[in-house]
Amino acid sequence: MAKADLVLLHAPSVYDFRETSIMYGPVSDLVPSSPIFEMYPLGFTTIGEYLERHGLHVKLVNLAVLMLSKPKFDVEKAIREMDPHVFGIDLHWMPHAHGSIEIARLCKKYHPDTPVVFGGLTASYFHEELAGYDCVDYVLRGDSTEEPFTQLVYAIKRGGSVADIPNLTYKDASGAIVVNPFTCVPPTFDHVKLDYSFSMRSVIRTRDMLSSLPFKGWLSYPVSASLTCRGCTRNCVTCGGSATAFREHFGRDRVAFRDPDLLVADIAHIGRHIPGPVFVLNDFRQAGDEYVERFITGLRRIDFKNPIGFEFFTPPSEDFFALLDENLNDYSVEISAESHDDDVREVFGKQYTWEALSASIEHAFKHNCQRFDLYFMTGIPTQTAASVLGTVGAVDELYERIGNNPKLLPFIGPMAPFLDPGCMIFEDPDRFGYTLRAHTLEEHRQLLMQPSWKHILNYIPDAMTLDEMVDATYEAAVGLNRVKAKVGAIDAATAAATERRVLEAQIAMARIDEIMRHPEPERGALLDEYKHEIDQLNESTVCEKTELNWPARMDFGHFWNNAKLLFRVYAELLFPRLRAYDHRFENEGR
Ligand code: B12
Ligand code: SF4
Repeated sequence: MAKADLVLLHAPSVYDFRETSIMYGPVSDLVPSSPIFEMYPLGFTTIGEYLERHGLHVKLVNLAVLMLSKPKFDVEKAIREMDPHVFGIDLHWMPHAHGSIEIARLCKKYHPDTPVVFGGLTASYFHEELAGYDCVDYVLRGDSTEEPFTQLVYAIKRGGSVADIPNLTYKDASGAIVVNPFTCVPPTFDHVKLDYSFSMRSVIRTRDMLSSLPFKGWLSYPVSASLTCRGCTRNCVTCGGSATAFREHFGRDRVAFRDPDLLVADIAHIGRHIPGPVFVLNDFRQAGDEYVERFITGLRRIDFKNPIGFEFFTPPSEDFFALLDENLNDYSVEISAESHDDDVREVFGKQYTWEALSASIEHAFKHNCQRFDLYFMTGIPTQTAASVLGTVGAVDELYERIGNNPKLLPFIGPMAPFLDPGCMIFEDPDRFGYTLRAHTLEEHRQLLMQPSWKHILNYIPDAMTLDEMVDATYEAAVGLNRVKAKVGAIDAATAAATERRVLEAQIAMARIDEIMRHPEPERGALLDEYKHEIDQLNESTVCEKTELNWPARMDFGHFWNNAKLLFRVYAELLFPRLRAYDHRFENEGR
């Protein structure tokens, strides 16, 4: 097989989580990943597709999934055996601060002459500090790196200059950090394809399913996502992807929307190959009424059969749900309300009332919404422990209002492990009464090695101590769990198992605090002894992970379309000219 031009590597949050004794807690209970955050950014798919379309050969290796799935997987050997022209490593989410750097170190250990490129929102925020590490050669900043990355890989392959590559931060020959201008910020999100067949091709070519999996349990729950835009119009104070964060740190002062017809085409494409539900992320109503009309009628045109879920930033009106009902076969909704308390929600940056949200949920079910997921968060400004616990009673009353409809699924989890770099509170903690426990990338890397999520958190909120926050989170989780069991949203066995795990997690947190009072090296030895028990508690604490799952649908069409893709890729391997890239670029001197 031809040498890869680029190998994209996704690292686990902490390297090597298999050896260290850390009680990660409920940090990832509300997303499909485990606490080592094995899911790679959607951008891997758009980068891979774009570079391949421009004549380059890209391979994707999800090291985090491989390490999770195969306890004996030898990372060093796997990296030693790779031989690409360039390594690309994502540092999109702050929790990867530890693992991504360690993986870069391994790349340099075995391939000292192969350049290592970093990218993602966190890499963009800390670009100069990151480029200062010996194991990092280049950082590509911003939310749209497909084109500069293509230019960079061609420049590296051909020994060309990188001085004019936009958004690039790098070390020059003298070791000085050079920051090229931030000029590649496309106004739309139409130049790329969120084409999952890139990952499927990668699986077929390498005959290795695990390497490309988005997260560990994906084969039993094949969920996929579609993005309506890059950037956000809103300004939630804890969000590192807010309008302000994008403007100040990622070069974007206007949201880049995906053309609604292209978005429909993305979703149709997913529907042909993948049986699971599709989440449409980033509230598409941000783009205005005409967009909404074109998108929804487009979905009707393709008669989309998979379950489809929408993230909304504010509660939609009854008319809006009627529109969804008229045009869609099977839709669900998720809203992050953060708190039941209107004052807390307002300080957070979400200006709507609990009454408006409750009415909207009623309307949704009246218009055949299949499922309504409602998310709450602990650790946000002005929120006290009493307020966190108040959420349980408010949800109980909400269930009564909607006739105890079990299709409402509430979840609560902590803002953890980190307050996002670049969010308004991170930039000005004093204004919000927060204390930051880490500022630099290196300080966050050190925090990630702490023994429990309470010690890992990079902040102390304004209205709770960390102990109060931890206790209130677990207690509210038990409360919501009981309410869900009462209305039949989860079965009794699931509820009992969750309650037991929360109790065990509380005991483990107290035991770790006790161990932390011992001096080193005794402390390390005691933590190592406790590792096995901690590992049992590191997943599905505040709820059972499968509660997040929506139904999937498999039919002959999926089988047939995937078989066609398989034949096509084998044909391309035999006859490379069949590859669907744009041959013009071969002669453009890239
Ligand atoms: C969609 C989304 C998700 C989806 C993930 C989908 C996915 N697989 O990418 C879900 C809901 C699962 C999710 C989960 C989480 N998320 Co999130 N998410 C978002 C959201 C709403 C949009 C992201 C987006 O628009 N991406 C599009 C662009 C920006 O990224 P991209 O196309 O994937 O990648 C481009 C660039 O980042 C860059 N790039 C990325 N990787 C690489 C690698 C290389 C080598 C290079 C050169 C470039 C590069 O180039 C790409 C293409 O041009 C943002 C908020 C926002 N408004 O941005 C939060 C956001 C990114 N998430 C955030 C967080 C904290 C999380 C979680 C850690 C939360 C948690 N504790 O569970 C988890 C992590 C999950 C995991 N890895 O396992 C923070 C990140 C802050 C930070 N700096 O750390 C954000 C900013 C805001 C927030 N709080 O939600 N998230
Ligand atoms: S949390 Fe707020 S600012 Fe961040 S992506 Fe969601 S709506 Fe936008």
